[in-house]
Amino acid sequence: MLISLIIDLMNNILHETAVCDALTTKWIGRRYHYFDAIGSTNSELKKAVFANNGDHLPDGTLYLTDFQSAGRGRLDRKWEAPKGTSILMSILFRPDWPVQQANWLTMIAGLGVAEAITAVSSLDVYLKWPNDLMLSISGKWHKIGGILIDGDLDENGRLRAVILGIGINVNIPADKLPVANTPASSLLVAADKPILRLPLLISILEKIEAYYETAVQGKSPQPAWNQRLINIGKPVQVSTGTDKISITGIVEGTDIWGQLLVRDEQNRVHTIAAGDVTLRT
Ligand code: BT5
Repeated sequence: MLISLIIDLMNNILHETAVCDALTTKWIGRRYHYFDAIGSTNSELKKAVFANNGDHLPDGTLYLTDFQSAGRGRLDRKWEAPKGTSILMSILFRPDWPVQQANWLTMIAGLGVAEAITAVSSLDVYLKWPNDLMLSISGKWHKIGGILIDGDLDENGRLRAVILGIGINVNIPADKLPVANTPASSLLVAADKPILRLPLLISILEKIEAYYETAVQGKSPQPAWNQRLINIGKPVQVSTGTDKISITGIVEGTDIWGQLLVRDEQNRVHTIAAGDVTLRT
């Protein structure tokens, strides 16, 4: 009893020694920094990458925290999570890809996280374009995580660095979930039991590393990602990122760069690079 309690406790601790001892990856997370609290892992890793040209930071550098006071979503929206309940992390990649290919990292993260959650909990995780991790609870879609990428381009418009941010609501109790447009939930609520964060983290890193290595060899993660998207074939309303134009139609699929293809009522197909999707019923 006491021993299993200690093992459970250890599995929930994400500091340097615990994670480094458990890592099974070749290079992701081998440079690992744990922060008890931080502003935002994406912002801090970005700052570190830009300091001294960031050359000191290798591919796969991982920042992870138990609390963010300024956690970010896209368009500077907030990402909120009570202390010690989530996986909140950022990973550095230096892919030398054209800028449109940055979305491959969103796909890789979505697939890796979804597969890892199923491996440790049997929950079926789906993806909502462009960056949401979703679970169906009592027949209704809930957001249990999100992905944020920050990129830095070189003089030729290629990606010098990409910071891949991932937030997952692991053990947030129902009464501590943030109130959001897309209802939020957590693995704890969906599985009705706490999920150990350390094995989940290790599995995510393993899967992301494997998908990334395949992508670097030229195999696109887009077909597998497309299959997990809950938007395909559904009527949607999309509000595009910057100009806030609203498009209503049926999602036909995504292109190789992960842009959403929506056929409107006039039968025109719109290719949407960034935006927010509302599923219509
Ligand atoms: C995202 O943005 O979903 C990307 C979230 C990425 C967070 C990670 S945590 C580690 C790393 N460091 C950071 O600072 N960020 C990354 P977006 O699609 O724009 O969704 C943001 C919206 O989700 C907010 O406006 C809220 O409505 C909602 N939201 C905030 N916190 C949430 C949570 N814990 N669970 C579900 N929804 C949430």
